[in-house]
Amino acid sequence: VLTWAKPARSGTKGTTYSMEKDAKIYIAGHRGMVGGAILRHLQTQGYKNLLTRTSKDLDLRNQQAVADFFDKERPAYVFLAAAKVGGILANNTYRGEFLYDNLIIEANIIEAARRYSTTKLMFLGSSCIYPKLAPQPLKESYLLTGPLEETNEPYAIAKIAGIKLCEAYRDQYGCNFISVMPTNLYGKGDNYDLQKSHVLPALIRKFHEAKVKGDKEVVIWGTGTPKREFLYADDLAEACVFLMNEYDGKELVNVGTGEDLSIKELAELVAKVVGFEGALTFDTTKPDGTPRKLMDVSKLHALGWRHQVELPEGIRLSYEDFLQHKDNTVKA
Ligand code: GFB
Repeated sequence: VLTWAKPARSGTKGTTYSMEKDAKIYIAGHRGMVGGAILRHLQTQGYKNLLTRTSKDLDLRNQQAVADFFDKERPAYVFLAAAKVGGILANNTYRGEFLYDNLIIEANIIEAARRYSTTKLMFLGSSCIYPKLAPQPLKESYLLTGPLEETNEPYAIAKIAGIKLCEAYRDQYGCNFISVMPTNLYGKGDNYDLQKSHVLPALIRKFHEAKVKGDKEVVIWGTGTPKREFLYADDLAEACVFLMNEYDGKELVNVGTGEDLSIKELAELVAKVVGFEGALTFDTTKPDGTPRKLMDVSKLHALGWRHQVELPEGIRLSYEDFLQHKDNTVKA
């Protein structure tokens, strides 16, 4: 095992160096919405040495394969955007897979990054891993201060373990591994499968199909009263590259817009963008999930980053992306 080379980063904000443009940067999960957005952003920012692998070429659940990959490639920076993700129903249905796959993927990559001296790694948590009834808006310090939302507890436990592994490797080995906490995300390359997707892409697809078929109503899951915050995936990608260049702390950083709306208000907004004029009905046999998970983004703003894409514009861009790719993004 190689001895750990302390990251040669200098002191306070403004004097830290950024990722070198020719540094080898591995984006784990580049086929996903978040990984794809990070890859695109790095390309537009002129980073030339970008490393990716499809899950067919590298099964991230295979510890030896991941170690061999890191030994051979020695990436200097790693964006750990690979995970098994999904909406409330997927999380509550595939509970075992959400815990096992996410635990194994993150453990393999974080350990290989330590062992082969990755200069810096970014781990991605999620706002849904904060306690179900924590005070709002959610501060980074609220993690592990109360019971979790039942429907996605397996996923949350896995993600919390990843955050703790990064902290523990910083404590024991001096690894410069940082963790960010994105809010609910949407955007290019989203998953539109109606059973497994998150709410925003599901609503885009439901309203589009209802408009085309001339349906008079669309079914919304739950009561419509839970509130959610939504960040456009390309904005998240920009924040991730910004933090990889500017932030070396052990503490979490929330990444969001700091604004939320009810599911009912969201449905009305998506219907307007898509052009559906029928009625909404609420299927209360479906779970609401956590009542609210608004992020306190004052730390992120203090570091110097704010989101650009407001929700109506983001929904319009996502709907465009859906229309361009609906034949292959929409699984039966
Ligand atoms: O986006 P979503 O599936 O996940 O659901 P969460 C958000 C809210 O939208 C819930 C309602 O109250 C749903 O009942 N909803 C209404 C719908 N209609 C629909 C629909 O057609 N599809 C979906 N999916 N929801 C997830 C976590 O929680 O947040 C994940 O389970 C992940 O682990 C993700 O962290 C970001 O926001 O409730």
